[in-house]
Amino acid sequence: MTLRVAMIGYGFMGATHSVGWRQAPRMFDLPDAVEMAVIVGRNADAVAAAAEKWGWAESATDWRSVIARDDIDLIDIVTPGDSHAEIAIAALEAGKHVLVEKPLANTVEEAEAMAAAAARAKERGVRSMVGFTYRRVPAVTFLRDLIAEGVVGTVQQVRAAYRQDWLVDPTMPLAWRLQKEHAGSGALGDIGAHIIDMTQFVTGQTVDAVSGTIETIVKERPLLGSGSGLSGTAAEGFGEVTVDDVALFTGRLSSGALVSFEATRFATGRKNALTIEVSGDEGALAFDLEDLNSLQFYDRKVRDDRQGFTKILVTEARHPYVAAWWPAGHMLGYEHGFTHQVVDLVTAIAEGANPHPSFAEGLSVQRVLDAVERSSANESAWVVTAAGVP
Ligand code: SOE
Repeated sequence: MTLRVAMIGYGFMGATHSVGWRQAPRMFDLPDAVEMAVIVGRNADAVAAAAEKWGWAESATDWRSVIARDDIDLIDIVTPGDSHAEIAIAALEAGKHVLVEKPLANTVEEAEAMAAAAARAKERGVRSMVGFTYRRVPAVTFLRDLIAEGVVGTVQQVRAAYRQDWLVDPTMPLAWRLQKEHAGSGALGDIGAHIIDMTQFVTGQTVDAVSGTIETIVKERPLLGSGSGLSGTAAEGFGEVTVDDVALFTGRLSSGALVSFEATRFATGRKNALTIEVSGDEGALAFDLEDLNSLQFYDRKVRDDRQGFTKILVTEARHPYVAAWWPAGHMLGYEHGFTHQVVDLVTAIAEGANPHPSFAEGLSVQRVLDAVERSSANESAWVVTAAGVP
């Protein structure tokens, strides 16, 4: 059969998802064919140009009429978070499979409604997935497999950070990602969501409690002239930044192990630096998105005079997803995770299986994000040190 896809949205994530839809059937042996049928956006000329550039057969401006079409099987949502719930629920109710970009929603209430709609749709064979794409970087999937195999023993501590620096420049304008009504939250939901999901994914545990602080460093920015993504030009006037720039929090996993989380757009010099390190009683594993074809592995069973972190190149055919690409040792990049996401989604749909991460997992991340905001709002959690008193 052929899976006919409509994608709603065409910004930065529209480009990455288009690459995924294009490459997956070319590089992988998929159980079903994929047709990039329609791309939807509000600006007719711009969305028509996107269709032409990325290879969508048609463009359209009204997502509701696209969802109502009988010749569409799957809706891929890459709009800002404020429209995820409305579009996803409408699509699921119309019997369409749904892929939605992370975070699942802007609020816990929306995420709950989406998870409930996904559960109802699942009973009718309709599948849904959240786009936590970094799960599908081969080294991250392999890291999860190694932890499940027990190579680090019992997980005792995790360090997870996602650091960017695109807001250090105070002239960077007030794009949608800096407005609560569109984005829900700032660094917390945009990139903190990735490290929460990754921690839960690789450890197989949930983040059951948090204590955190969020902060907005630059509180006003020039209004946006043009652009969206992570750059733009300024217009006349200033507006208030209504989301966080930095989120620092501690988490406790279901096992009781502690996690330190840092999500920031103010890590000067760090462009897209996601790192995670899992420490166990028998070893440790670490991943760095800026060196994404490898893992660092420390094995406590090695004789003490030969111990040290060693680099595992995750570029062999037997590593997850790698066989479909290049000969051993030939590297993959940021965009490949989006292709693997399509491969797993299309395969799950064909097999009648439930793809991960489910909307329920997306809701779980949303609850952690919400808890960090509530913890941060609780000023009494700060303990005054008197360190300045001689
Ligand atoms: C912007 O901070 C962003 O594009 C995120 O929204 C993406 O999820 C991440 O892949 C890269 O950074």
